[in-house]
Amino acid sequence: MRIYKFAVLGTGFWSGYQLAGWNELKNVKPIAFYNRSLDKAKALALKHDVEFVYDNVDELLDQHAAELDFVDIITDVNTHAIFTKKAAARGVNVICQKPMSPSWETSLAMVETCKAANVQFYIHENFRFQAPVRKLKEILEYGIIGKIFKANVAFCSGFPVFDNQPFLKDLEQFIITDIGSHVLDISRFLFGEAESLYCHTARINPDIRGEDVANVLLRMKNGISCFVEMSYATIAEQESFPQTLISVEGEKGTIQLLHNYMIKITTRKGTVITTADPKPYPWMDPEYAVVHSSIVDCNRNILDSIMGKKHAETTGKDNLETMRLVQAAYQSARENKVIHF
Ligand code: 89Y
Repeated sequence: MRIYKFAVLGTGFWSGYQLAGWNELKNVKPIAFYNRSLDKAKALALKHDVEFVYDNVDELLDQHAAELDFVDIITDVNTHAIFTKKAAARGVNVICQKPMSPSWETSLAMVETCKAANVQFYIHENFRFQAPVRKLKEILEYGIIGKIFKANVAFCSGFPVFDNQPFLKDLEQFIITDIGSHVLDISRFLFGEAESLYCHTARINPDIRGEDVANVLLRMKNGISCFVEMSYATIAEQESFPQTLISVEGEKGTIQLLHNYMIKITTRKGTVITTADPKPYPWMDPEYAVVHSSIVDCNRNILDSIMGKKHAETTGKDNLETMRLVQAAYQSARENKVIHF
């Protein structure tokens, strides 16, 4: 069995889960870690039996590019483009965490740089791989609720997100890049591409720099009106973090993805209930269960593409369309106008 070798760039909060996700796939192995503070890289390297650690990305790539099948970039958003360019220049395939970059122009340049260097470029966009979202898509494709005219995709939470990821507090653009990149991607996955978009934002938490509420109304090319809401200022009777709750209305019925992965299908004949629990893994943090579980499926999809077995869903080129929506949402909120694509 061929073992695919990779390097991890960035060994912070998320990389432990990302690595655990890779460990579930038997034909892949990390061989080198980079982190700007070497101690963190060393600690994670010990856990994963990785020999080489660096606090300089160029050094890592110069030493190992020839044996690497890909790099997995798990650093903060501002370094994504720089590290992508460095890997592409050495002919190494790139997987990069969402959001791809802070601007549309930079994201486009990343895709073009990888294309010109003839390396594969993927975004680790995992929300669309969540078990309940996949199940919802499958049910929609059966056509039980007929032609869809309206949808609501909601990630509204009061979870103390800054405890685990304090850097999110300092982002000038917070919730639409952090969560919007996921839920706008889910909207594309379920309902296709958008024709126009209008967005309102607000900052409720006075201790953060960016917006923590955003309401985005999309008109999809197929006519569906899709309301995408996100908030980290929501105090709800039942906390939904980290689930995305979805409601889809069609001419023959409604499908709802509710708390605890429950799916309700209502037609004029009545309501049927089913569930779509995420596959459990021992390393998952129960507070992030559905997200952590989807890391494995997202990684598998990307690895299959690197192995030449099938096309990946979340290529850089595909994710550019999600980035287009993210940046259009900011523009719409700033200028208080509808953005037409
Ligand atoms: O960074 C975010 C993500 O990708 O999923 C949830 C999260 O950890 C906090 O919003």
